[in-house]
Amino acid sequence: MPKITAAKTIVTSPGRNFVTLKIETEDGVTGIGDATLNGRELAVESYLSEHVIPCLIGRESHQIEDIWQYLYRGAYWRRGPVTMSAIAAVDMALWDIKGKIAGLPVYQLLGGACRTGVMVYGHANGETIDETLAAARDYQALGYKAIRLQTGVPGMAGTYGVSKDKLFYEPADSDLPKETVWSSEKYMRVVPELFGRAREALGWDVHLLHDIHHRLTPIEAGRLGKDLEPYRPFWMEDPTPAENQAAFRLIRQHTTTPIAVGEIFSSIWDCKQLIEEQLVDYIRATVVHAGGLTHLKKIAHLAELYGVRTGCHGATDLSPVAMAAALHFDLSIPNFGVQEYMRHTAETDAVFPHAYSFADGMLHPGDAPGLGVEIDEAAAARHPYRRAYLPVARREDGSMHDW
Ligand code: CS2
Ligand code: MG
Repeated sequence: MPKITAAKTIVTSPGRNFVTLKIETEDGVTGIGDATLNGRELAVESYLSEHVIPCLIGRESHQIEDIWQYLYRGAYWRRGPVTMSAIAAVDMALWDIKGKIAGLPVYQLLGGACRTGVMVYGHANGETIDETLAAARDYQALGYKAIRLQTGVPGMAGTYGVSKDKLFYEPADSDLPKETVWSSEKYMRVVPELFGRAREALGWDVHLLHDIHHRLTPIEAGRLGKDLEPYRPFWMEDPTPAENQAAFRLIRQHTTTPIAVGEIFSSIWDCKQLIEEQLVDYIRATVVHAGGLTHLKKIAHLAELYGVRTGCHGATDLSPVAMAAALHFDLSIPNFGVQEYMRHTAETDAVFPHAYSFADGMLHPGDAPGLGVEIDEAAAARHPYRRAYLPVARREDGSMHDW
């Protein structure tokens, strides 16, 4: 079995920051994993180079589960986004290596394809409802079967989910956190109007999604979900912060609008109650922030028992390496729901050449051995790290809210 002989991190910023782990075996086979944690990139980089890489050298690259257990249990300090993103990067890189040695795409190692492709959703957004609907029509023209709708709230500059670029979403864009203003009352008035107008303009054959971005209380989320029911949204995402999983019971008592949650979760323990009590319909944990393919499979298998489907996070701040890994995963699990797909810039795609491709609203990971994505280190070196923070949100009286 090929031993790990070298590993290193590569930090690059082709339009935004990405941290990548590259592992090499004694046979010269290399594998890569995404370790990007938006706004906290160098914490994961240092966790990997200072604490994880020295423990990897000499280990058998094929022993993916054992290495996962070694890094998780061996740290003593369990869970959390920094630890779990670092473990995820190792895990992805080892699946990549195993696939390359086997001559098979990773989805074949995970059990083979359960579907012909992966339905994805893109972000249609704009400062006004008209702009959002125009963007949604553009997504429809590109073949998307599922579209997320976000719009600016009148009187509140800098609403989350509204971006300058139409195909990319980049909220981490300042050297220190930007301050934005929030009013749940104003927001809750505009979203039902957006969805009503969207059904008139776009029809009923397209799935429409919406992200609340942890902004509401449970009872407010119940109200918004009820107001949206006539427009049959595919889901409302992150209705309320999820540290208190039991809080979702209150939302469930008031609305049949499906709920998606989990883009900031780092382990199965963050969603165990949500899944077992069927308090959510879609689990959005990702391969990069929730411990890699090895751990995400366990979350998906638990979800399968309770009729919960997956809807993995796939914003622009997850690198093409994480996107490729997500697609292999999505193709191979029975309870896949939808995959978020925010495109990367041309600079990012040039740094990470990849085999996955988009057609008719679906992505396919391709059939290259391993994950099917590489890193061009010379191109990466041309884009040095730049500190960039996500914004913060304050209510109109100046008190802190959840961004
Ligand atoms: C968003 C994210 O894609 C989503 O659903 O909630 O874009 C999120 O804001 C960023 O990934 C934060 O890094
Ligand atoms: Mg979200």
